[in-house]
Amino acid sequence: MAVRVGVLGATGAVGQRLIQLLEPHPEFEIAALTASESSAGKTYREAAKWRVDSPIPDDIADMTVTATDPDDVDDDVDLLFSSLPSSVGAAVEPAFCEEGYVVSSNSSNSRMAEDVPLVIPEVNADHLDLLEVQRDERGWDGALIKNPNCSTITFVPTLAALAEFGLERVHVATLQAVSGAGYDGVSSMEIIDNAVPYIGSEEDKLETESRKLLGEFDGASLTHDSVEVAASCNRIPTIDGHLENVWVEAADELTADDAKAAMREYPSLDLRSSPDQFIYVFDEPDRPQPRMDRTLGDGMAIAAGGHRASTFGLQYNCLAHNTIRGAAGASVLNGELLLENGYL
Ligand code: 11C
Repeated sequence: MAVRVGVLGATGAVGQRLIQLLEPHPEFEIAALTASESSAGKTYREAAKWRVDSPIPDDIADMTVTATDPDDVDDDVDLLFSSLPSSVGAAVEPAFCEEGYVVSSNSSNSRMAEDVPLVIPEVNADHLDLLEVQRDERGWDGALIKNPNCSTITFVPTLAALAEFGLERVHVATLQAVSGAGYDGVSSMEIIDNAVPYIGSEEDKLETESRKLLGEFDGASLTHDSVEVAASCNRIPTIDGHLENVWVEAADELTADDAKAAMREYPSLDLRSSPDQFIYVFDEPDRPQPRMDRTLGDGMAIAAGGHRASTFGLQYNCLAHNTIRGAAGASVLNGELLLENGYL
């Protein structure tokens, strides 16, 4: 029987992607949609300005949206996917966890909390065991798991593939699509013929989330990885797909061919939304490119290319679909991981 799930923040850009991915999902059944007070009581069709690249499913369009409050969500919903603005998530996600709901969240609040697993299943599925610490310390019947920021998800899998070479220092420069900024970003294609070399607290997120993801959990606490990460983040006029330039300094010799082999061989998982090939490696120096390569593996794969030896170690480029692999798809995959591990 399918697990009954809800979407917190269902009318936003990532909320719409969540609905697009969950509606045909055989293991999950959408049973609750929440949004702000102003949308409560409306049908989803009335409440949401649908922007996703597939029609709004009829059964979803007719559902009634509720406020984002545990009292307004049915008790028989087991799993909530959250794409709330971080200030709202910080206030209400713990309330849902206290009431016994399991929350798989894309919101940036609490990602760095020591007892909250920040998970990319292919990279650090073992961090899920932090939920035992979380339950002991917070006394929740529910649980809170986070996926990282979309630009973190784009480059960390490639670092995980190279970990055996002893990562010491990483520099990453991002070229981020406007959909990462939500509706305002998508409608602001007036940044055409421009690039903006600043995205809120993005650089800090790449630098800190990456070290948490690559860290070691010993059964009681998490040690963040010692790799040094420096990031520079830029908005460019692309609709979907974050492209990143990466320079890696490793303790061991690391050639472009070594890196390509390690990335090609890095395993995918058997979860429902896992791509057959997790990291696609291109030999062509001008790939990956957002428009051509963001939908590899139904938008759930990472793509890499342009590997070369540089003055600062190995250099390469990587790409992921920011609202699928980097956000909604990442939360769904974490939901599948929770299901596989008996948390639902
Ligand atoms: C952007 N990466 O492209 C941001 C959006 O921490 O989940 C996602 C912010 C986050 O603007």
